[in-house]
Amino acid sequence: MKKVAVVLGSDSDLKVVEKTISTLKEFSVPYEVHILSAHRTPDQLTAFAKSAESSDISLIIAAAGKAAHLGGVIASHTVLPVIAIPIDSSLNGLDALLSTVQMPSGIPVATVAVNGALNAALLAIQILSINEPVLLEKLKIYRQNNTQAVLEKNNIIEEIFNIKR
Ligand code: RP5
Repeated sequence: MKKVAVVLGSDSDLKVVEKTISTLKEFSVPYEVHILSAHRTPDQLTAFAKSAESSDISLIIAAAGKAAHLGGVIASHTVLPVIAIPIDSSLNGLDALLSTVQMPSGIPVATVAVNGALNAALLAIQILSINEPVLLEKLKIYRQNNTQAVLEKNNIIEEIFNIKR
């Protein structure tokens, strides 16, 4: 299986992106992690994005806050899918969300919710599962477990609040 590249605009994004990394690990998806910035390391980011396709990378997850151009800049240099996580570094993440999601036609970036680290990993795994039946099965089990967990919570809350039925 090819690797997922996780790119952070700053080490300060790591506390959110840890969930992305741990989820990829949970599904045994190979990954690599980089700190590269659209503004602070533009040359290195461009070199990374241009070489990603030939570097055994299947898709890229880009996490950045504030004027978050990381996902868009990467997407402009590669046709690999780019999933972006707007990070709440200021303004409740609204600045990063709009900077990330409002891409011009022709250069898509799949943007998850502000700090949506788990969903970024799951979306990446869902894309990979098109060619990886093992991941497809793991995703189905993950969903079933999710459903079960909610139903168990529902049982508890119903017992607490609906004593009379
Ligand atoms: C963005 O600016 C980073 O992705 C981070 O979310 C934010 C703040 O970066 P630091 O000043 O903490 O390095 O580029």
